[in-house]
Amino acid sequence: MSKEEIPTGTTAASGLRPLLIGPSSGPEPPYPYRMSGPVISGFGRGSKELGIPTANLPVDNSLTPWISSIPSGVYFGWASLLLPPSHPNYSPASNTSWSMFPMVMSIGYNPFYKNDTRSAEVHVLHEFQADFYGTDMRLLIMGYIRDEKDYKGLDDLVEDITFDCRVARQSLSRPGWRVKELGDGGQFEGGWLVEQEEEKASL
Ligand code: ADP
Ligand code: RBF
Ligand code: MG
Repeated sequence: MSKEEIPTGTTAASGLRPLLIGPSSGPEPPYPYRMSGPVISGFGRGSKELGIPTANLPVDNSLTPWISSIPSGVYFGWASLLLPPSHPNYSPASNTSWSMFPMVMSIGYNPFYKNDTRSAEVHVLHEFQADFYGTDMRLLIMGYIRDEKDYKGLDDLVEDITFDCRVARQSLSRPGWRVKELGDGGQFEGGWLVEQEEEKASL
């Protein structure tokens, strides 16, 4: 085997990781972090074909100063989307135009692909019938799952991401982590995720 053929990455460690992150009471400081912006085009690597499309957000150090110092890695939390009425999944709750979903995201350089810019990409835990490029997205980042890793192969990356999705769903299903605004007994104050632009301006 020549030097180039020796795999440098790691294998998936999904089975060895806990399914629940943080205490049942809810996120602890410095969480939650807020981030928002329009969904932009990503690296076009065909994440969608892998079954894990990621909605990319601009990384803007002036809007989210914490983003330059937050460790690179995989995070989870809630995503809110302002889908247009023409989108097949448009079905906002009665008192808001936003739709809320659990999410997992990666912030960093994707060591498996060795990016040279820091990206923020969100896999929304919901099946969409159409793309939503350009749509405004708000994120409430509730906690940290793991470090970003390099992998031996794409299968290991996908296996770990699949497990990240389970971790996010399980962790967010506890009352202390569910947002009140979903009206299902959640205790976490997540009003910012669904607040209208006008209300924000008058605050
Ligand atoms: P890109 O490289 O442009 O980010 P992807 O293959 O990662 O392309 O696909 C991302 C796009 O797929 C998002 O911008 C969004 O419009 C769409 N999409 C559909 N379903 C989802 C989902 N569950 N989570 C994130 N994005 C999704
Ligand atoms: N890329 C990496 O190089 N290493 C990772 O550990 C990694 N973890 C990810 C976890 C999640 C939840 C998501 C959504 C993406 C992750 N990525 C990671 C980014 C991934 O390489 C990118 O979305 C690709 O476009 C998938 O093909
Ligand atoms: Mg993407």
